[in-house]
Amino acid sequence: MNLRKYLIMGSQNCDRDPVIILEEAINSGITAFQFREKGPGSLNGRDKLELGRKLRSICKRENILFLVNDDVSLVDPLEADGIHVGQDDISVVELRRRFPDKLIGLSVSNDAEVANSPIDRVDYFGAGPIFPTSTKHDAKSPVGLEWIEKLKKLYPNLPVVGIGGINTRNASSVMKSGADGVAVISAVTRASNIKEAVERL
Ligand code: 3NM
Repeated sequence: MNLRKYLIMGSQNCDRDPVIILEEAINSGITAFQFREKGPGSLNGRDKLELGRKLRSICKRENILFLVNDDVSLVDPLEADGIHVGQDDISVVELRRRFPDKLIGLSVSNDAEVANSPIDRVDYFGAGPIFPTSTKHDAKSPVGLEWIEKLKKLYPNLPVVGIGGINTRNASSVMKSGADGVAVISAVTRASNIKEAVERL
């Protein structure tokens, strides 16, 4: 499981064809992809599934991990490698019961969320938002790099991916704090040069 350069994206994050953006990002070195078709301007129903199929097939061809964001109904039709959930989504216990062999990522932002989570059923943490972000409108207050350090101290063997406001200038600070990877949306989807952005990340 290589989560080092983890691109998250849905059509709402793109001002060009998401297929082209994903292909460019993979050619430039991203190691994992999460299909997150969610929020204002996102697709639903059949359109969502159709875009998911296209993006999934690119990841399969290029041997890149493909995860879906909290929409459990997509896991089987898209043959996802895993699913990422937040605190308000389906419970991890239920998720593990339904998908014993899939990767499960869980977003955690504070001690209470960790204490209330069945960590033994989780494959990696999403820690964030590390920095302020304008991509997710209901994002919590930034938790800072200290949160990554704390999670790694508590769970040294569980991969931690930083998320939220990470860009080419601050990504190295996230890795220096002990993260196993950086998860980004706008740093790649809004980059004027995707190749340069992914390489600098
Ligand atoms: N989840 P950008 S922050 C999808 O804190 C998402 O859990 C977050 O977008 C969390 O890389 C976020 O453009 C948005 O800041 C990340």
